[in-house]
Amino acid sequence: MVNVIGLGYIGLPTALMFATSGVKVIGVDYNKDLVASLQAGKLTFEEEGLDELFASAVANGIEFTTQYTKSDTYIVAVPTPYVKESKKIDPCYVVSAVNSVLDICEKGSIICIESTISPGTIDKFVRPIIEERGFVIGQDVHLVHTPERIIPGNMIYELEHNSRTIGCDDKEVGQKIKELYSSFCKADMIITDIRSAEMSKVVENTFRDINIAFANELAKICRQDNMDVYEIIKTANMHPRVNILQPGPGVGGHCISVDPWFLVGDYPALTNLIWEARKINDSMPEFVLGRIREIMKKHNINDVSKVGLYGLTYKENVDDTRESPTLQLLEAMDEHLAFGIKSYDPFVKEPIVDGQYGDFDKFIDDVEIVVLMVGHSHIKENMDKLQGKLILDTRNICSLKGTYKL
Ligand code: SAJ
Repeated sequence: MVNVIGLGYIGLPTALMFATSGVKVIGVDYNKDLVASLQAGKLTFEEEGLDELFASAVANGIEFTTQYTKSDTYIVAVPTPYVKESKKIDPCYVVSAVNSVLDICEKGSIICIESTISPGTIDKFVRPIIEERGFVIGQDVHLVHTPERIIPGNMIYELEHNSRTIGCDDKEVGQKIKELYSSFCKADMIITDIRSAEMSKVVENTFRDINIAFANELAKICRQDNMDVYEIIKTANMHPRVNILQPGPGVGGHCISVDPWFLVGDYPALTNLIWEARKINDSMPEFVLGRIREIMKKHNINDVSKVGLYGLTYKENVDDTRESPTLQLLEAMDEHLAFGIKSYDPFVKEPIVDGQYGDFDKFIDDVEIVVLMVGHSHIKENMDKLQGKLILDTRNICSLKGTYKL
């Protein structure tokens, strides 16, 4: 039996995959409302294919509760909030979950941390609390780190097809966890030590951040001399050893925009490239603001309320607004005392910012400039409704005549 602790973006789909594959699963979360909603058959976030997976996990007897239950394996998938000032994660939820497991676990149980943690977190924060409570790691309880790798928007596919890293002290325990995950994961799984697993996870996201920063820097260079950055990247990528990602309005989400800071925080003297990449990506909302200003000036539009931002989430077809470039752009506008801009997102139904619309057609009617911040399928299907508007396309998704690019 498996306890999956933390039923958010990672824990829930993982728990459902285990249950669907025939593993007995108890999903645990301290949030009573979330548990009540799952018990009532209601999902708490949108994700392609999640409804079907949920139905089959429920049919297979998955249970949701706020109580930790005795189990062979405890999979911890709780949030690891990022503290901006110190550039470090706050491991409080991981520590608290491990403490709760220790309250009930039997000898030989395995505690598997899935949450993304900065390199060294297990040594610094998890081992000490286990030892302080009198448990001998490797005898009374085993520790494993299995960092998640799934991408929002394609999670269910990636749970099955992405390879995994299993960090452990004891290879036999690693092998047991590998067998457990192979109930649904069909890809390779590498067994390594815990510190390497922590590090490789952060390195993966940092690599992507640097690649996107390169694309964003190219976008700025190309803007200066009026070259088409998309055409240039497409052409360069035809080289068999070049694979540049796409420029955009900034890097959001709780992973790529956060994890590189763990390295900067721990190795300040050795992380110039990583730091510079973060700065470039963080500068993109201001760059978009500059483009909006240019367009307003060119078309003699002085009133910011004639500008509408399409998309509040951090990327396409998800409902997550954490570290969203659009929210950063709105913050930058507030700092410049430019209030009144409008916004709309089909995935964000509850208003989270001033000037947010609930109706797409009305939103479009009320603005003269539409800034495409996120490339949701919804806007791709409704592009014709933007005919006649001034468009700033930060995602290279619009081919209407006269569209301005990044
Ligand atoms: N973005 C660009 N240009 C691109 C690709 C992305 O500007 O070419 C932007 C997106 O719009 C978004 C941000 O970057 O704002 C991050 O989006 P993403 O799709 O690159 O990644 P995430 O944060 O949704 O998921 C990442 C994934 N990591 C890698 O691909 C290395 C995923 O596999 C991880 O599981 C996830 O982080 C995580 O939880 O760590």
